[in-house]
Order: sequence, then C-alpha cells, then structure tokens
Amino acid sequence: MSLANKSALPKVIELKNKIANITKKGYAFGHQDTTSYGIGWRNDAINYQSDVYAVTGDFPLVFGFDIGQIEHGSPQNLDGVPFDEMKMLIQKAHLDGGIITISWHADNPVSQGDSWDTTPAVKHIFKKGNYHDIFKNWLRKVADFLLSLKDDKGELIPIAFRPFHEMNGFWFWWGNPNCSPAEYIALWKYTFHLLSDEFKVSNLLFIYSPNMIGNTKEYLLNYPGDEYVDMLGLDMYQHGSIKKFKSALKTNIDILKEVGIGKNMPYALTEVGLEKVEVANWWTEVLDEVLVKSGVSWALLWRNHTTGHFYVPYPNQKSAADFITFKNKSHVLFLKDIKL
Ligand code: BMA
Repeated sequence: MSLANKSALPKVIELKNKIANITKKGYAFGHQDTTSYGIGWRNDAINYQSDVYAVTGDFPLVFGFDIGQIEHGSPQNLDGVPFDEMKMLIQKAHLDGGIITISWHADNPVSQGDSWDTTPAVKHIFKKGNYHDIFKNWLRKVADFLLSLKDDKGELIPIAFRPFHEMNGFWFWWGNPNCSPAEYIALWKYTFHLLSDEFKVSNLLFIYSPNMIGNTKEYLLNYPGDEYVDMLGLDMYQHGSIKKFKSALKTNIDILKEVGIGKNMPYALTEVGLEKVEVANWWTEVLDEVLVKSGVSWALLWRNHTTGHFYVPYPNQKSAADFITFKNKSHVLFLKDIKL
C-alpha cells in the first residue's frame, strides 16, 4: 500500500496497514466525541469516560473528533469541545491503541456563516480569488493544530483526516449544488497541497467520504484521484424504515467495496446511525447484519449530544442490551480487542 502524500511519516503507512488489517478479524466500532461528552456528562479531565464504556465496559476502537472552528483560532470547536481538551483526549486514545479520525465542519470562507451556509464559496478560495488569503490562513490554523497532536515521546500522532465530507449532499457549502464536481476536486487538491507541501503536515491519511449514493459513478463523481486519497469512506443514516435502510446500506456497501478493492484501498462507514436508536435490536439485526463480512474497516456512529440527538446507547437506553450482544461478537472490534 502507498500514500498520497509521499512525504508522510512511516507511521501513516502503518496506520493504513492497521486499518486494512482490521478486516481480517472483522470491523472496528467507532464513535464521534465518545470521550468528550455523553448523555448527562461532559469530560471533566478527572474521569475518563464514554457512554460506550458505561454500557459495555470498553471504549470504541475508532475515536472521531471534529475541528470545526479551529480555522478562527477559537478555543473550542463548533460543539463546545475545547481544543486543548480534545488534544489530551486524542493523546490518550492513541496511547491506548485507538485509531483517530478527524472531520472538519469548516465555516463558509465567503459569508463567514457555518458549514451549512451554502453561499457559493469554493470558486473564490483559489489563488487570485477574493477569499484566497482567508482560506489559506484557515488551512494554516488547521495545519498548526494537526501538527500539535503529539504522543508522550513528542512524536506526531497519525490521523485519518476526513475533510469536506458528504460533498454530494446539498447541505454544506462544499456540496455539489453549491459547487461543481470540478470545483470540489480543485478544493480537495488545493487543500491537500497546502497541508502536505506548503505546511508540511506529515501525519495525515486522507479519506474521501460521500454521503449515500445510488451507483459507482455517483460515488466517484467528486473523486480527486488516487494520488490525493488514501482511503474511502461513506456516510449513511437511517431515516426511513428498517427494510429500506438495510437494503440501501447493502447496495452502498457493495459499491464502496467494489471501488475499494479496485483501488486497493481500505474502506469504512465513516458515519452511520439511527438517531435515538429506538429500535431495540438495531445493533445486531440492522447494522451488524449488513456489515458482517462486508470488508469495511470500521463503522463510526455519530455523537451523543442530548437525549434528542444521540446515536449510541447510554445505560438503560432501549437498545443497550442489544448493544452489549453486538459488542460481544468476535468480529466486532472495540478497543480491548486490538490487544488480542
Ligand atoms: C451534525 C450534528 C450537529 C453538529 C455537527 C458537527 O451532524 O450533530 O449538531 O454540530 O454534526 O459535529
């Protein structure tokens, strides 16, 4: 396996191999902001916790974080997680053998609105564009943060970086109706170039991750090329019936798998979930039924924000018992399983 950034550290290729090798045993479980907060608690720098741990006695193997607002030099991200705390949680997860993945809900560089402000912006961020300096300065802040993620020996922590995700959806300023595929590809390449060449960020593995698609062509519509990508992702949430979701998830995973095998790249379900998990056996009868033997490296569930917006059970939640059954399956890998 190779890497897009030829100057990336050997640790990044080790991470890529580790991600690919997970599939020999099954797939990893991931959770966004798992140690930052959960239902009824926030990280207090004393107790290291997670709703996943509270229910199962183990942490996820994949730890998701988001650096939205780092571009402004803000002390905390868009969901109120202080960046200095995030850094410590990343160090701890890495020390324990976890895989770190980072997304970036970047603000709109033109309107200064949030990621969901769809004012056309992409075409203005390139050299000679009116917003080029702003964008480049934002990327410098992103680079500074990523280069500050170091382990206890002072060595950089490898990160699976997932910028400008769900680009085929209408909701982000980098999404297709708000920029063309050609503009998106240019955005990706320019971001890659700034981070890798200009700011010398050497600890990143780049993940391309569209939202749910209908066919391979759609999956690859915004693909910047194998020289700019290390791994393939896909985001997909259940909004309708179980039956419809399972069938669509299966189709989507088949596409992801076909592209992944063709490109010899690991692939993962970079976001998945059913908000509030009101289906008691969702873990074993919906998610695992589709993912078992699918070849995905991981499935990352989104954040546990409030009782109205969460994706992983907390103690006594309706799907908690099934979540334990799911966790105990030998092919579903949590943090302790990597030590086996
Ligand atoms: C979304 C929601 C938002 C959040 C964003 C970034 O899916 O959870 O509330 O701000 O992700 O984490």
